Amino acid sequence: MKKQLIKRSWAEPYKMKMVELLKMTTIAHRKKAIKEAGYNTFLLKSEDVYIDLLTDSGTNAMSDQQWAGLMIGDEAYAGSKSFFRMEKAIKEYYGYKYIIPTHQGRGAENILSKILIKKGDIVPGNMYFTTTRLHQELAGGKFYDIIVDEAHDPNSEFLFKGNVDIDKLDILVKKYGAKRIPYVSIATTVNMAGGQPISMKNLKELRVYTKKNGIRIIHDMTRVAENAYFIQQREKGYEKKSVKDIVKEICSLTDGATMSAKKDALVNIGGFMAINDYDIFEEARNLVVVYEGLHTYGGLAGRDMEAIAIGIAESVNDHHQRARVGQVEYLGHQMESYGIPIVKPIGSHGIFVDARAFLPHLTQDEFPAQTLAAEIYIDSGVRTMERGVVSAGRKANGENYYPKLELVRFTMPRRVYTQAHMDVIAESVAAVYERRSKIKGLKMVYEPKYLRFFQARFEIKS
Ligand code: PLI
Repeated sequence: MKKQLIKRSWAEPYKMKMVELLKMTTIAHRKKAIKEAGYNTFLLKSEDVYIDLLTDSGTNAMSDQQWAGLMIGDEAYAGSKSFFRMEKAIKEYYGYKYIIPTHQGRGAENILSKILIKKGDIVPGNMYFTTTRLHQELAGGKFYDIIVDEAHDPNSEFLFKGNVDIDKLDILVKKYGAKRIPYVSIATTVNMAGGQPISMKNLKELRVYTKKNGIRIIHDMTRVAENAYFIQQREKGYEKKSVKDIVKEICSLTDGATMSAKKDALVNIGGFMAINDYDIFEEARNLVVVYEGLHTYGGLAGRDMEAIAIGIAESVNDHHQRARVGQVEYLGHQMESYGIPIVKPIGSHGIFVDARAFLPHLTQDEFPAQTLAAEIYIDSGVRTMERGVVSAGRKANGENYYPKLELVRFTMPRRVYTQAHMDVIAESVAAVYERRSKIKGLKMVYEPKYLRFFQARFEIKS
């Protein structure tokens, strides 16, 4: 008998116990809804959305274990048992010494930036993230992008687009001196580059360089387990290592971290700052009571901390990551089959459509990514997000940042949608692609001062 090569698919390592019903809407309803929302998907009401890919932040489905954990959350104001359980999980899975809980990632960024950054300091990083850079700037620092050039090219198939270009860092160190660089800011994975990983090799080289120059590495570990999965799949020497072990190794190469537990850690709210230096910890423990709450809850309910402790353990499971990243890849391949231009390689937390290539007749001042997100919503009720010139905002001198990447992000909540949803999404994008030449751009009619992408309003350009 002829031997057949049978493809073996991944599938979700869980089953459904409860479902949330969705409202189905018409094109006419959605045209009205997006107009009322100022053509900003952040301003839509979620009940008007069918498949919500705005973000993977706080939109995860918790496991039965996490829901059970909510019931045993200790709501004591001080010294909550749930805090100590969360602290234990962070030490066990990430290895950092001291922990400060915060209500979410930006709470940790605020405290850390206030402690480490002085006016006039330079903060190099592997691409900016909106809230991270804003807190660095509010503390008086200036962010410099030191990511490899490939990260700015949506067509480059480089496997580790999150890598740091150490030559770019060296230029900054030589120009400003290491004393003006409080830390290098390293994200795993790099959100704005399309969910792209940093390699262990690069991180090790960065550790050697920063040690030599007496500079800290602060780790934005929001999606560290996803980064670890890519290292396991792509980096020589890591094929047989578990995601759990790789996560711990990544953290061991850094001095401290900020974490939005709303992503990797599979919860709906929460975050923390972690640090190995006792003096910095002491200052953070003092500052957290000003901005977040006592150092054993940091703006979180006891039940939230309980769910984080359980979610951290679930996040480093190899099967979970395979299904998580596998689902994103499935959607990416579906889109590619329709010829949709997407950022490659496919990243961990979503598909990033190249809006410049999709709508080449629009200039960046006509907000191609913002426009495309609105059009996709009108077509199918799928909500996505702009990650381009609107998200990039303005420089301190008031000029717009003009990022090379003008993207629409289809961000995948963890353990929420099915493969049939993926097909519906890809078909909707294909339908919009077919009529792309008829799509008109937008003009901004309201611009808030901070993080404008959240609340800006637009009208169709006549
Ligand atoms: O939304 P927060 O405050 O819990 O976390 C801020 C934050 C920090 N770093 C990174 C890499 C993020 O992705 C991040 C938040 N991201 C959001 C909300 C997103 O939609 O991607």
